[in-house]
Amino acid sequence: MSRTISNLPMLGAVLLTLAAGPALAQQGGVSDGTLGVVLSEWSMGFNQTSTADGDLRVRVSNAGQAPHNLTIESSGGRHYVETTLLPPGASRTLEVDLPDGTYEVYCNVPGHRKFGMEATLTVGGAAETEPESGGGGTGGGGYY
Ligand SMILES: [Cu+2]
Repeated sequence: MSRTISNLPMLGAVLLTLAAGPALAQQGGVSDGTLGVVLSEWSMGFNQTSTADGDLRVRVSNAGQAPHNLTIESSGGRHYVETTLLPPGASRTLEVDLPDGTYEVYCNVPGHRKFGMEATLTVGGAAETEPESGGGGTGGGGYY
C-alpha cells in the first residue's frame, strides 16, 4: 500500500511572508509609521532599517519554526523593546518612541543572535547616510 503524504500546507505561507521582507527595503522613512520585523531562522527581515522619526508602531511576526523574541537595545544598553517569546506564526504590534540614535535589534533566545538574528536600526537625521565603517565622529558614548 502506498499513499501520498501531503502535509505541507504551511510552507507556501511561510515563503510568502519571507519574500515580503527585503522587497520593501530602502526608502527614506517608515511608511505609516510602522516598522515591520519578520523573525525566522536565522535572520531578521525589516521593511526599513532606518527612520527619521522614532515614534513607531512595531509589527513583529515570527515566520520561523521556533519561538523567537524581539529586542531593541540602544547603544547605551537600554532595552526599549523586549517582547516575550513569540511562538511560530504569532505576531504582535507594539508602540515605541525611540530617541535618535542607533539601535541593536536582535532575538535574545540564547544562541540565536550569533546565528544571525541581529540587525541595526537607525533613528533620526542620520538615517539617509550610509554608516561609515569604523569612523568615530560622534563623541562620547559607550558604557558607563
Ligand atoms: Cu530567535
